[in-house]
Amino acid sequence: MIDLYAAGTSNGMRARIALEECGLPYTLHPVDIAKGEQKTPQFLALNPNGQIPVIVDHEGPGGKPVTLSQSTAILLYCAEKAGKFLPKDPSARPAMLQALMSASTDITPLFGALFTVLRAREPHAPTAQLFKDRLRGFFKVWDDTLAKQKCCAGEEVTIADLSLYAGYARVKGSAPELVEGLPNLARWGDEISVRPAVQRALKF
Ligand SMILES: N[C@@H](CCC(=O)N[C@@H](CS)C(=O)NCC(=O)O)C(=O)O
Repeated sequence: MIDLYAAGTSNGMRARIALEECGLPYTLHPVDIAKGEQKTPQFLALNPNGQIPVIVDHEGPGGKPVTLSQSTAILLYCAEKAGKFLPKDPSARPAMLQALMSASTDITPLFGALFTVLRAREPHAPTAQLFKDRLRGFFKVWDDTLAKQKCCAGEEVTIADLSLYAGYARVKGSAPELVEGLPNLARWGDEISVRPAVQRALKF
């Protein structure tokens, strides 16, 4: 059994999508980050950065417990544990890793930075616009990619799709103008959104 400590942010969703899609049994422990529950001594013992998501796998490799933070590390861990969503063909792996890292490190941190600026007491409009333009630019490239292939890293759903969907869903919900008018991205988003595991994962 795995314990998941998370909230309904894109990083939290990424971890929960990983567990649901990989079919790994888990217990969700919601963390109210607005109340600062991620900064309690108990939580800091799990992740000294005081951030969600965290998993504790009581039966990790060799039967030993594993405590893991970083949503993309959790995604990879779950995929490896379940033997799912990783290309079997080694020649397909570089494209998958590139897609995974773009999804995890281009989209989500930029979105987090944008919302930090927008929620500031005195939001700095040019900085917000800069972040919006960059996000839109990344999504435009994803749209072009998804015009040529069904999924983020080829024709099969991989962890790159699961990672991108977490960021895409959050942006679509909070700043839909950043993903509007991108038909291939929308087609892909619709296909991922109807997956039962993804639907379960998004209900925080
Ligand atoms: N790189 C980390 C980022 C984790 C992160 O930024 N978590 C946010 C929520 S999405 C958080 O816990 N924020 C509360 C805080 O920093 O106090 C990951 O991918 O998991």
